[in-house]
Amino acid sequence: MAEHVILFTGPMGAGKTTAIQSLSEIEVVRTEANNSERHVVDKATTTVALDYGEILVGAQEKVRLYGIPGQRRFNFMWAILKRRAKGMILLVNSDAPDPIAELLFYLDEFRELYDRGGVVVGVTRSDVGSGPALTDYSDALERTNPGLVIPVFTVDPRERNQMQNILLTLVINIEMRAAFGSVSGVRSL
Ligand SMILES: Nc1nc2c(ncn2[C@@H]2O[C@H](COP(=O)(O)OP(=O)(O)OP(=O)(O)O)[C@@H](O)[C@H]2O)c(=O)[nH]1
Ligand SMILES: [Mg+2]
Repeated sequence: MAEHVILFTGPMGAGKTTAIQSLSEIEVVRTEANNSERHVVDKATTTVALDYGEILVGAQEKVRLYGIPGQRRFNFMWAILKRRAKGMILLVNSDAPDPIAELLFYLDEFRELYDRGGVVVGVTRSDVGSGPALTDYSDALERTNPGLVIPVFTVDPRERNQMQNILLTLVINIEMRAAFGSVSGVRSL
């Protein structure tokens, strides 16, 4: 059976745990603890080690879904989780103080996952407040990482269908690159 190992990255409160919960067909392994940084993101709990879920795509392809803890004090886990992964869904909450800076920070931090597989970006929480336009994210990617193919979507991690679309886009992107080599251009979808 073919297998993909995908890592969900992005800042605290972007919706990584929520996304894996929406997608997974097995009971998700979660490591939530009380959030001591409610002044940064006001939610009750935060991931302290990892999330883990699984989903089958197509007939026979198992996708292993891992999530990082967004808080930087747990970044010792980032190195461990990035070792095995071969693709990334980078979620950025549009109501963060500077979501584009967050996007560029996490792309830089996990850039090897682009080289090893592929990356798609999901802009979350766009219903909560006004943030940058979708094209601002693509423009920032094109400016800082010219030539990379990184689709950018708006997505609500609570919606399984939306998460399935973004995951399938990534899987197809990874498989196309594996089959045909890389193509260039940053695209906004
Ligand atoms: N209204 C709205 N709420 C969202 C959206 N995306 C995520 N949320 C909510 O925002 C919160 C995100 O929390 P988590 O899924 O724990 O975020 P996380 O990225 O795992 O955060 P850490 O583990 O702390 O790094 C949850 O309460 C979600 O229900 C969205 O698009 N719209
Ligand atoms: Mg989490």
